[in-house]
Amino acid sequence: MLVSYKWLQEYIDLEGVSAEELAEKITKSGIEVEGVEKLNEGLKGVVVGHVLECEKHPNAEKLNKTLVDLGNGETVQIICGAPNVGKGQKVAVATVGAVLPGNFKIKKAKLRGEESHGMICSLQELGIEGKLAPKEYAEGIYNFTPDTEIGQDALEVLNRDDEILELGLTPNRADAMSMLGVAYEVGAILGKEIKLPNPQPETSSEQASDYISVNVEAKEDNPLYVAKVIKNVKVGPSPVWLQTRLMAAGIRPHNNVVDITNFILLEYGQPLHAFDYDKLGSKEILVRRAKDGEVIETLDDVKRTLTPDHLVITNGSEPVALAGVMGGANSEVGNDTTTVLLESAYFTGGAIRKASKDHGLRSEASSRYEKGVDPARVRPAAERAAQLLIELAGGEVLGGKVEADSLDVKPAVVSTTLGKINKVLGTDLEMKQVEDIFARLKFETSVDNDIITVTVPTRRGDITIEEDLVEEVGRLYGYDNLPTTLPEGPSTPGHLSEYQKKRRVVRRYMEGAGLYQAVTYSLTSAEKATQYALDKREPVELAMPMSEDRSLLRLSIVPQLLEVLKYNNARQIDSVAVYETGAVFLKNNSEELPEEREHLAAAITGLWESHPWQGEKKSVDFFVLKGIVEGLFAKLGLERQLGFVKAELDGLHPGRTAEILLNGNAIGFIGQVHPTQQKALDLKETYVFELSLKALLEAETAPLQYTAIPRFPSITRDIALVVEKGTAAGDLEKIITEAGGSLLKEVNVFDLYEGEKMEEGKKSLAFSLKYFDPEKTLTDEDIAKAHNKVLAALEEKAGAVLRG
Ligand code: TYR
Repeated sequence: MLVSYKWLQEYIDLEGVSAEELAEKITKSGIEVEGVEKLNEGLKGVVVGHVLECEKHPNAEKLNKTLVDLGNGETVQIICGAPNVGKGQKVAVATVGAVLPGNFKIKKAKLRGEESHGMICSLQELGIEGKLAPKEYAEGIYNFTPDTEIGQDALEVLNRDDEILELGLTPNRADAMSMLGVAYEVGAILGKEIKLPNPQPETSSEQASDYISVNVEAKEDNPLYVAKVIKNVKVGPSPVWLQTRLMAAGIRPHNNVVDITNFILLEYGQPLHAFDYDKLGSKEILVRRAKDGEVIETLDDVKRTLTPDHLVITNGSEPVALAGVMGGANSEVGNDTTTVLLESAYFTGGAIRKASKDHGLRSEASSRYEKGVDPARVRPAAERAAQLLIELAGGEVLGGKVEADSLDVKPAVVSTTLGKINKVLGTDLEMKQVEDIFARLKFETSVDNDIITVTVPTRRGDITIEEDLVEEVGRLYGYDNLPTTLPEGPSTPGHLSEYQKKRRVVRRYMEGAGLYQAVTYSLTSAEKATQYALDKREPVELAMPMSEDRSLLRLSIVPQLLEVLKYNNARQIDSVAVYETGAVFLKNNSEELPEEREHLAAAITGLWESHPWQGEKKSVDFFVLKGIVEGLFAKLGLERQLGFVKAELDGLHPGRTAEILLNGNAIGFIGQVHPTQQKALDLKETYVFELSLKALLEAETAPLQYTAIPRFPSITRDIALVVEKGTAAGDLEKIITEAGGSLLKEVNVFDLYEGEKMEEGKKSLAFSLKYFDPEKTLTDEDIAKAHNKVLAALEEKAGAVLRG
């Protein structure tokens, strides 16, 4: 809906509220103002002039040489190319120094040897779209009516000193599809009274009922039809103010009769139709459903074939209008029309919607009927039109009423309580304030203790339930004035639980480590559902899967991440690092919903570039991923609770796989994807890990212990051990730590040798052991005692002997 700020002022005093401010206020109370357009933005220097002389340019066929009185005592020569310019016309003149749209500056010029002091303008040159200009002025220059005073600002005469607010209406706010509706709304927002038209046209002694009778067969679709007859109408152009009102609202002016019906449509939101009474060829209006195959030629000269879904206005036999959508060509008002039959009717949305949809015809009328017009405005709108037909077309309105009325619409009566309003809005309003808001809306209220009962006028058909009342109070009290409190509950925004905070830390860490976050499907195929599962259970099946590929809930994230790598690889992106935090689903034996457990998984393939400035790019390996896991545990303060043990797991490389331990319990795995699996997915060497994020984030961090900086030196002993090839360094390390006692502070593996000089099936592992006593300097003896224990334990428990 395009709302003229100037026009609105005819119904409400907007003193002190600029168009911009008004737009802001309307938006804040619930109807979005999508834009405010200043119609004369950047334009100046256009006046109404009088063409005193007009003759052909001596040197140019197509040009005219005119003499124009500018009304300020100045008469100037202007060369004009428009073919329709002529002596005696009142026209818009852009004088020297004027600025037109597009920052087009008018200068003194010489055209083919003749001086020109300005430009005579078309409406388009003044920024009015050609399709909105009256047909005869769509191109050539525009003529003001002969009574227009010269010297005036032409932009003002054309109502271009106006601003247009474009309302973006939601379908429920059909009430704001009219100037009166907007006036009510603005009145409520500003807390101001509004002036409504009160048409009381004089009527002649002749009775309309002698000219026409109205019958409605389709009462359900058309419960109210009001007809008026206006005689002695002189059809002609509308006055400029009316034409400009229509143009500013996006409607093209035609003639005074049609323009008046459109003006009322904009003002009241009530569509009207004017028939040429004499062309009806009968004294009867009959509203009925169309017959199957019946044809009507509408005003746009298109022949339309109808069905009983469509409602038509007929003259008793032939359709003369497609009800509520478009009039018929056979009864169109033209220049020779003298008697007008005016229709103001209430059609229900359904039939109109169907007709406009079937015929691809959305008119200003149909869009209002579809959303619902106010039945209470049907009669006043007809009166107002009749009055304007007297004033602007010299018409004579016949007396008496011709109506078909089976309407049964009562205002809705809705109640709510102050308690409910305050609870929903989070306010502390008093009943007086609530009553005041409804008074501003012009809704009647009655109050009984905490209960307020509101009688909703029919113009606000959108208000039917208690919550609608609460909304009205909220939006007019001002959403900005509502206290800002956060809802309280388990998921209170702004307050993250400890778990959520840690999950964030994990995500940031993974991203910091160089992995991209992936979000993959929880639904998967039977094959992938169980792959890489930490918890080997039967997967949960969907009762009604959309496809086989998505028929089960996953038990592990890794297969999905491998799909991501594969997808990228197929697109020539062969170095990819991704992670995901997400749920896996574990079946419960009972009928209950499956348990959702949050996991963290990562997959890396291709080159791993730790620091680009280090130059070489290395392929990812086990230790890259292990380092990421270690860093993660450290980030969470769990590094001392982390462990790895060698493992063999399905789908992973048997020699390059470990379980991830937290306090000695396996909570995940890490390893290289099994070569056959890699091949099947067309991947290069790929490493993955997955662990229970839940277990990780719920783990208690072991309290930190601080020790003083040592005052005594430590002593390091390196040993090389010969062991069976299958012996894990981690196992030996454990034996060493246990046997070493309190003096042994640190153990590190530093060498592995499996070569020629070794016996078959043996390997050598070298460890460095650091001994230290915080109380004193250790003697050789002290160390020997501890160290021998270590060697004995190694031999006894792992058959390890010192390499000679
Ligand atoms: N007067 C408008 C037209 O002729 C809209 C309209 C059409 C209104 C049919 C009512 C009606 O029954 O297009």
